[in-house]
Amino acid sequence: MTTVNLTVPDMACGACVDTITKAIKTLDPTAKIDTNLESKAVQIEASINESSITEAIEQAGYIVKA
Ligand SMILES: [Cu+2]
Repeated sequence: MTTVNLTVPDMACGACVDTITKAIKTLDPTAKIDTNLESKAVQIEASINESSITEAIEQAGYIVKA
């Protein structure tokens, strides 16, 4: 398990959170994802590496900042 902390500045509402959560869970259904809409923070605990997570979020249409 790795814990990855990312910032997704365009994450603006619950639908964004859903989209991002689904994108990550497609890669790792057991991933634990914590999001904070105010700080735009996304914390992911998963068995996949950071670049896979970043790629999944970007493919869902969001820009990721480490
Ligand atoms: Cu949204």
